[in-house]
Amino acid sequence: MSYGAATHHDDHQEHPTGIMRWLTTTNHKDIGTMYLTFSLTMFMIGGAMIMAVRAELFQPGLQLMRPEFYNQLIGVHALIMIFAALMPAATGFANWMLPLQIGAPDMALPRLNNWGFWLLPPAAILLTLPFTLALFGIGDGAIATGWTFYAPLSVQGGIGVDFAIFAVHILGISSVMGSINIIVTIFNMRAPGMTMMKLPLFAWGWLITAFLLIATIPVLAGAVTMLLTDRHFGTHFFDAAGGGDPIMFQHLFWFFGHPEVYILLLPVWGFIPQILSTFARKPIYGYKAQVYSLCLIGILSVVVWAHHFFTAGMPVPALLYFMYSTMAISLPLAVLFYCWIATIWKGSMTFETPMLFAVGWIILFGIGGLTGLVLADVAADAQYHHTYFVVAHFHYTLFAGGIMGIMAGVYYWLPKMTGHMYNERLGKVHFWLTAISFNLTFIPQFFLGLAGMPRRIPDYALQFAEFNMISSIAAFALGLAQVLFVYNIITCVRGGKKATDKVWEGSNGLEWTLPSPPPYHTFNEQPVIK
Ligand code: HEM
Ligand SMILES: [Cu+2]
Repeated sequence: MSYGAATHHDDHQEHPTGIMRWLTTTNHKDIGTMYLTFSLTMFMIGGAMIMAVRAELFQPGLQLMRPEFYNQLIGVHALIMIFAALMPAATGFANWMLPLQIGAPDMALPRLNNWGFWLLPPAAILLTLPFTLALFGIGDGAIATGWTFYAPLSVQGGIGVDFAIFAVHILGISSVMGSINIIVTIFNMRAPGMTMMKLPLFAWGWLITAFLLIATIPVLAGAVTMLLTDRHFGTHFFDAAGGGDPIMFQHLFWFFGHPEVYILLLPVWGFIPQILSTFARKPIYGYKAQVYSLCLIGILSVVVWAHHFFTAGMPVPALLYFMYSTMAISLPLAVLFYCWIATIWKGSMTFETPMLFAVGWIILFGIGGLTGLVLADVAADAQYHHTYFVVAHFHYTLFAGGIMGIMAGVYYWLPKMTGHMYNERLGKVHFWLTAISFNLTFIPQFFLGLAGMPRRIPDYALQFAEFNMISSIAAFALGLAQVLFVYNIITCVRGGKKATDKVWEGSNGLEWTLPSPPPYHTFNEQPVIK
C-alpha cells in the first residue's frame, strides 16, 4: 500500500497559508507544533498563577488574597500544569516525532488529530473563565477544591466546579482520541522491518501511555459525571446522608489519578534514553529490559491507587496490599534507573543543553522516586500525608521528572524541528538557573512538611516563616528563568545557525536521516529498516 499518495496536488509541499493552515491542518508536524505552543503558553499561565501563591506564602498571615481565591489558584494551577502543559507537550512530541521515528508519512488518523488538538483551547478557556466571570459578579470563581475534586467539598462548591467538570470531559475526549491515533499509528504505520522490538523507546513509552489513558480516562469521566448529577440532579453517590459515600469518590478519582502520573512520565522515560545515548555516544543499554519494565510499570500503575488516601480509613489488609504493591513499582523503576546510568557509563559524554537536562533529570527525578517510597510506607504516611512533604515530592516527579524532561526533549529536537540551532550558552544558563532555583524552591518544602506544615493553606504558623521565604524567592527565580527558555525558543524558530540533518554527532534514529527542518511531507518513499 502506498501512503499519502498525492491525489490533489502534484506538489507535496503545498498547503493553505495563514490562519487556515493552522485551523484546517491534518499534518502531524503542524499539529505537533500547535500542541507544543499551546503547552508552553499554558505552562507560563499556570506558572504565573503559582507565583501569586508563592507571593502570598512569602510571609505568614494573609497579605494578598482571600483564602477562597488562594484555593482556586492552586487547583487551577495544578489542572493547567497537568492537563494543559505536561500532557499536551508529550502529545506534541508524539505528533512530531513518532511518524518520523517509525518511518511513517503521518499519523494514522489525521482528521481525528486535528480535532484532538482543537478541543484543548475551549477546555483551557472553561478552566480559567470562572475567574473572569467572578470579576463581573457572576459565580464565585474557579474550582476551589484542589485538582482532586474531593467530595463533599466539590458537591457543595460554586459554578467553578461545573466548568472544571466540563473542561475535564473535553480534555478526556481529546486524550482518548489522541491515544487511539497513537496506538493505530504504532501498530499499522511502522516502516517495513521495524518490528516491535526495534521500536524506538519513545514509541514504547507512548504506546503504554495510550493504553493507560484509554483505560482510566473513562473512570474519571464517570466520577465527575456522578459528581455533576449529585450537584444538580438529586443523586447521592457521594453524599453519606443519602446513603452515598464520599470515600468512593476518592477511589474513582485515584483509579485514574495514579495511572495519570505514569501517563505524564512514561513518554519522558521513552525519549530520555535516546538523549543519553546520543550524548554518551553509546547504544541504549538494556533495551529489552527497559521495554519490559515500562510494560510492568504500566500494569502495576492501575492496582495501587489507594496509597493516596491511606489516612482515610481502610482495613489493615488493604493498607498492606496497597503499600506493598506500590513499593513493587520501585523494582522495574530501579531497572530503568540502572539502564539509564549504564547507558552513559564510560561513554564519551559531552554536555550540550539536552544532555545537561537529561543527566540532571536522572538525579532530580531520582529524588522524586525515593521520597515517593517514603510516602508509600503506611506508618510514615500517617505523619506526612497532606503536608508540604507531599508537595515537594510530587514537584520532584512532575516538575523535574516531567517538565525538565520535556525541556531536554525541546532542546534535543528543536534544531530538527526548526532547522536552526538554539543559543547553546543561553540554554546552559537556563539549565543551571532552573536546576538551582528548582532545588531551592522545593528542598525547603520537604523540611516544612517534615515539621508538620499542611499543604493547601494560605497562612501558616510563625515557625515556618524562614523556609517559606527561601522557597518563595527561589520560586520567583525559577519562574524568571523560564523567560530565557521562551526567548531561546522564539529566537531559534526565527533564525540562527543552520542545523545539519544529523544535528548531534552521536544521534541515531530515522528522524536524523531527514533534512532539518523535515519537509512538510516526509517519507514519500518508505524507508526500510534492516
Ligand atoms: C514554577 C514551578 C512551580 C511552582 C513554584 C509550584 C508551586 C506549587 C505550590 C506552592 C503548590 C501547593 C500550594 C498549596 O498546597 O497550598 C503547588 C501545587 C500543585 N502543583 Fe505546582 N508548582 C510549580 C509547577 C508545577 C508543575 C510543572 C506541575 C505539574 C506538571 C505542578 C503540579 C502541582 C499539583 C498537582 C499541585 C497540587 C494542587 C492541589 O493541592 O490540588 N506544579 N504547586
Ligand atoms: Cu499514586
